[in-house]
Amino acid sequence: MFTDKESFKQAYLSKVIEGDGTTVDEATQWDKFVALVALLKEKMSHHRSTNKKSMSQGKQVYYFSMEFLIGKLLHNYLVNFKLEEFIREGLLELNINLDDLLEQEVDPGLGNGGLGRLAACFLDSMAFLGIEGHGNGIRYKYGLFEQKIMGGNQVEVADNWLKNGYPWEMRKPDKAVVIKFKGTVRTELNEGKISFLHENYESVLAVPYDVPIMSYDNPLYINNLRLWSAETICGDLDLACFNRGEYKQSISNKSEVESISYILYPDDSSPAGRELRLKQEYFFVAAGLGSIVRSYKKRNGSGSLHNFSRRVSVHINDTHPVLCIPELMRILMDEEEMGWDEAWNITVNTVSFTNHTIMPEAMEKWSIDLIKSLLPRILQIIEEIDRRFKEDLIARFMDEDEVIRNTQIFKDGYIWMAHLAIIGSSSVNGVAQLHTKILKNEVFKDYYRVFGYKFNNKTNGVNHRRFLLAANPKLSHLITEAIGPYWKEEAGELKKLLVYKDDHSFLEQLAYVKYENKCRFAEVVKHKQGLLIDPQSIFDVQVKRIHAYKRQLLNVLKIMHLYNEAMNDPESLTGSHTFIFGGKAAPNYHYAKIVIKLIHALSQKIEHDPRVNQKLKVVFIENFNVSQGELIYPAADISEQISSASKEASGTGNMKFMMNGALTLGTLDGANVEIKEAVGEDNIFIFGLTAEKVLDYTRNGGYKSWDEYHVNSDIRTCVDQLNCGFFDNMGEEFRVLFDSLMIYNDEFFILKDFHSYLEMHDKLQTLYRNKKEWNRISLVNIATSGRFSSDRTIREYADWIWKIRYRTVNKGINSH
Ligand code: 26V
Repeated sequence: MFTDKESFKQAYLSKVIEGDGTTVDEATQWDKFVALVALLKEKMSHHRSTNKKSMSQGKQVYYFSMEFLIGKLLHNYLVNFKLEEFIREGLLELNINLDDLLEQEVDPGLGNGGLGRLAACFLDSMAFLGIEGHGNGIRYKYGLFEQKIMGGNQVEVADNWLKNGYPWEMRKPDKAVVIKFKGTVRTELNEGKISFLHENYESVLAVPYDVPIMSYDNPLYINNLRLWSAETICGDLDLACFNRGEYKQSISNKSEVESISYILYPDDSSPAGRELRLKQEYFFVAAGLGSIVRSYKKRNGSGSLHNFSRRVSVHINDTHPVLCIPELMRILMDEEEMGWDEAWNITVNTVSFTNHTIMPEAMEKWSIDLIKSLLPRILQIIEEIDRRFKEDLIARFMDEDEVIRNTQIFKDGYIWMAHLAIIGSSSVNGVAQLHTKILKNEVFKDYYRVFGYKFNNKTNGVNHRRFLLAANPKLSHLITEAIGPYWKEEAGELKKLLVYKDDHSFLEQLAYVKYENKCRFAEVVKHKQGLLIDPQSIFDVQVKRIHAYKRQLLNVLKIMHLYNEAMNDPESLTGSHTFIFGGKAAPNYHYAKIVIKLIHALSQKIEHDPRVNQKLKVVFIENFNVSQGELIYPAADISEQISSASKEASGTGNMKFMMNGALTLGTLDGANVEIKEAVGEDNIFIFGLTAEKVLDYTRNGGYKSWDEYHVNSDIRTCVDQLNCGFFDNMGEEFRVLFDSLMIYNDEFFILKDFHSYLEMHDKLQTLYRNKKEWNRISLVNIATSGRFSSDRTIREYADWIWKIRYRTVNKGINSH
């Protein structure tokens, strides 16, 4: 195994030859990239095997998630191995530029947004903390669509991320699991014992592909992200069919089976109530649990599973994997022959559940009929869970109809997945203090009465080693020079930066780093999209999925207002502004797509108006994803976190911006509330209705958007501009936005918050001219961002939910 530059060069040269039989001079950039990945994978296996004995045989955590947005791995793994420097030099001596190889890697889009990225941050932190924690998900052949913008419209292009292969993964056919769908259940009575026999089912083979997860400076713990791919049982064709001469049938079976892991549902605008989605959910749940039970038996002797919950935690990321509960019951009862009570005890103590949204449309429910035809045995188990739960409930809450009514699993022909999750798990957590409070007091208030002890909060965090250390090398260097390197392991150390908050020279250096990052970002945008942006202007950024509740429309109306003001008084605009948007709209979410169109129309309008185009600019970054984020967060001056209060469960972009020194302009929503606590109210720019007020309006009415329209002429002008030919050649295009505000009474209180938003924006505009003060606030944001590292979040999950030990990291000395 290589240990220095020279041995690396030797090893690398042989790897290139091994790959394609070519020399370095003949190899393509892709071949060279693949060779480097292969070498690192080898190094990981080496560490894994030499250290296997010292690895604990303790509890294993399995994080079940439909989505993992892991981002590119190569650069991070070089940073984590602390190898970047000598590998870069070694490659250079072979005439290879490391950056060209980094470019080759695809960014797997196996997720929609925050939920999927959170799962990836958690994997990193578990590895860092020495927790044997593994991901379990789906290896979608096509990830989230790639977004192209044509004529201001979003066009979706299939994301064929596997077309050249994915060199990090390892196919493990010997670890495949058979999954059974459809069929019938026959009961049999043997010596007074009922057994359930699943018959006439259709089988699908789940084949795992493993991706190694390694974190910073902890090569002992190489964890595993296991992604499942659906295949027919006998390889390429359904041979039985084929032999009977049913050629067409055999091919269609194959594609029906493979469709299960074909594509990620891109919809976070309306729930995908589709059979295929349910198949996906059961598929990865059953495959994951099947392989966990198998490896449990291998580790603990093939005896019983009585101690299962002491050795295994299964965490479910939102309700998508909630079938873990009836599936584990099925395994324990039907395969391990346990009785209901013991199986239930083990299941509840094994499973824990995180809720990620309060949006009612996002709450998963499945038709009973669909579950009955696809998963007949699972339905029986859910029915029995429901029967027993109701029995207990009626005994406890006899006179309280409401509690009994609101806690049903079965309602109006549907199964409510969140309800099953709460009943069948030992812990239910929200992802920020405010969100958890809303879960307890509003969304699940009746469950909170029944199972108060299960509810808890775990505020989200992000991987500061990816989003600060690796994404912002210049800032990282500056920080390390100031306070030493220990912050990389313990983000709380960043607090030490506070001693520099009045240090003029340090603040100047900080500002210069920001400027360089803005230049770097501007270069990329110029190269990729041919757009010119001025790094001297203030970068005001909103990047996230496009959604009505996230209120990109509020941001656009603000820019329209600035434009209108500049028309009346050219002096009103101080400084120059670049407003940066990025984010995907779900393909069938018309409103969100029109918002993208509006951003482009406004961008054009401003660009073609010489009265303002030197001072205002609006850009839309195509195809926002993890890699784009890594470039944008370090370059931002202002972080827009402007969701309608109560609606954003946590947000995690807000944390990534903060740790890179952007100032937050936001509502008191999600984790913004805790960011405010951390930085202090003078160092964050809060506006708008509180969550309480929003919930009060939603419950009791009393808000009329027309009142805001009539009272405020600035609002009136902007709103009318959506509808009056202000944008050239747009016809009725933006009518749907106008209607959302005026006909449907502005569900997300955009007009209500408009005035206070402008005021805060104006305050920031003024502040930006006071460089010293701006830089001081930026520093305070970086210094107080430590608590938003996912290391902190995972420690809390480990202490309170999984009850598992982790390593403590002392300055330079790691110990358990
Ligand atoms: C899904 C849907 C589908 C139906 C229509 C409305 C709607 C709204 C939101 C969603 C997303 C649900 C799950 C999710 O991605 N939640 C996000 O999880 C992040 C990690 O905890 C958190 O930071 C975000 O605030 C939260 O939106």
